[in-house]
Amino acid sequence: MDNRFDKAVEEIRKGNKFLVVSHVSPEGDAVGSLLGVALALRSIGKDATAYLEDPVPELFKFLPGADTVVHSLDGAGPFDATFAVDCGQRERLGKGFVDLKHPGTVVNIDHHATNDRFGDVNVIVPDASAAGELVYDLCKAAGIPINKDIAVNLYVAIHTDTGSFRYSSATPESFIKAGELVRLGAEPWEISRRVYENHPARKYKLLGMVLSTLEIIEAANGAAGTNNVPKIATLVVTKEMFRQTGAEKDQADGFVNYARGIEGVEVGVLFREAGPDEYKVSMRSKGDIDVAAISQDFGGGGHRNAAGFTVKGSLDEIKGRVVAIVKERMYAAERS
Ligand SMILES: [Mn+2]
Repeated sequence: MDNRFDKAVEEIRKGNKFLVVSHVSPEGDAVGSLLGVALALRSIGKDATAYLEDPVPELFKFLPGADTVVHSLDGAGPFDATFAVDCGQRERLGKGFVDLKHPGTVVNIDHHATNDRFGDVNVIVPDASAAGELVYDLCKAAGIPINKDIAVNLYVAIHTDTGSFRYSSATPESFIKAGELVRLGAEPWEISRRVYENHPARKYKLLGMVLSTLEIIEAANGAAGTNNVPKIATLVVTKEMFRQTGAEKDQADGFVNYARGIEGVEVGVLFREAGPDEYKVSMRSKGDIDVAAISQDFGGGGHRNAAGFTVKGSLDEIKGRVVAIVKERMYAAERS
């Protein structure tokens, strides 16, 4: 019997008015998990407000319930409880939530190992591939039937956070749940068409510019006779590139994977200009380098193979620091 959700289920039973929130710069797992919880609560006659500080990315606007997401909490509440999904830190839920006077009991449901347990109730399961898996478990624990609309949201959450089931985070459980969600009405090709075969041309124009910034740095430590020197690949996206192409900032999400995807590259890094002398850094690793640990040193977080942070400084300075730390970790990994 799954009792990890006992307290969360108790909140659902006794409450009537709920808030559901997820992180700023939302991606598939954030939006899918958020809407999964909101639709589940609504399906049993509860009132659920779904809040995201930032807009729902264009690609995810087709998700059932996406048109009900609000972006302001002015005058909202009081709530009996708030469900926060896929978010490791309270601040990442956005200012609207942080300033909210009466969120009620905060139930923090997440799979980031770096989660700081900011909730009154915390269900943190780092082994889950996506928060969407935990929402699936929550529905089961609460006895809420997963209808087609919920299934589509949770399928997208799991599908996107596992990189279409390619990452090591994809467990037998992930496949079993995804299979069950397909049985419940999620249509793989229909969803893939919407999420992966539906990009605006300006995104590809932006990608072209970003790929032209590619740098490959060899992290050689002088060890003789080694042919497979680990490499670091970096990409840069500037405000000027967004301006020239008309692309929105979330359209660079995922570009970092092109850096990691190169033969011999162990760590891919994307530097996105976020403000004057401020960069959002996304890191992806292929092997043993723990980019979540590196990101935490910079005040960020994430998963072992996918993490990020925001940092102040000039591009050259930030790049220098990040590359130096990654090299250090690569040498350490080689020695151990
Ligand atoms: Mn996630």
